[in-house]
Amino acid sequence: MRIDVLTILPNIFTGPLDEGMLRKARERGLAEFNVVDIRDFAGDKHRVTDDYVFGGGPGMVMKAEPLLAAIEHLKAGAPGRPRVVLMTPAGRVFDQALAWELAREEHLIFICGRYEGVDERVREAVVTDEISIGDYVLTGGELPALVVIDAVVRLIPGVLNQEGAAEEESFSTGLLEGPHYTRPREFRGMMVPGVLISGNHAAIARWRRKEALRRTWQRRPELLQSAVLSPGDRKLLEEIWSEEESALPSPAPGMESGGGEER
Ligand code: 9WO
Repeated sequence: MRIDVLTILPNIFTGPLDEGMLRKARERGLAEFNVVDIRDFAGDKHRVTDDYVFGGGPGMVMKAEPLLAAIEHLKAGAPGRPRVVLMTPAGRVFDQALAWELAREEHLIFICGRYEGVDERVREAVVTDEISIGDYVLTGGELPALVVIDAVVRLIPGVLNQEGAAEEESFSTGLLEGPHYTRPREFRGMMVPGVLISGNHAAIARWRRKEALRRTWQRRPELLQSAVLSPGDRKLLEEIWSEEESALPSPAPGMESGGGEER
């Protein structure tokens, strides 16, 4: 996958794209990152990329001309039709389903705005996707673009190890993960749950699934609506509900079993 990023602050990307999994993806030839300074496409000698807002008011807006020149240059240098993504709080809220969708693409171009925003005609002319990473305002689209890049690149086949890829298939059932432990077995009087050192792999798998269901129900009960739950999962939830009589969240709407249990 080729990923182009358009920004007036290219240095923001050098650290994050050069470390860890993103670095490995590039070294393995699975992802190619191309961070472009929009100023390089500003025609004037002062390389101006922003201008005053028509109609008046404070702040500046990113000019259309340098951005469109940069995007046309990037499109001309690659086959196919890239998704051109504008990072904005007014966009579609990013989630794992959108990450999978973008992971299937050959070429992504991210536009990172600064100042008060981007001239509307850039959106009209070239933007195919507008993405928000959540309901808060930042100083620019660079950090949101990095969030999306991280989530997408780890889904490209071969980027995660085989084990992680399999886990991604099976554990992307829309649940939160349960607790994890490593050595020592006792830490400041706190013990690792006995089942995890029992060697009973079926019991361990059942415990892990149950704790994932418990945590999801406790912290994000609405996720249980869209999670893929087996009849065995529903039994585990019944157990959890009977164990946690004093717990604050009630079963998410629609999650009650038909059988009129306690509660
Ligand atoms: C800001 C804005 C606010 C309300 C409705 C729409 C909006 N679009 C923008 C916008 O494009 N702003 C530019 C990028 C310029 C100012 C800083 N920018 C920005 C992007 N701040 N916060 C984001 C962002 C992007 C994705 N997800 C969360 C926040």
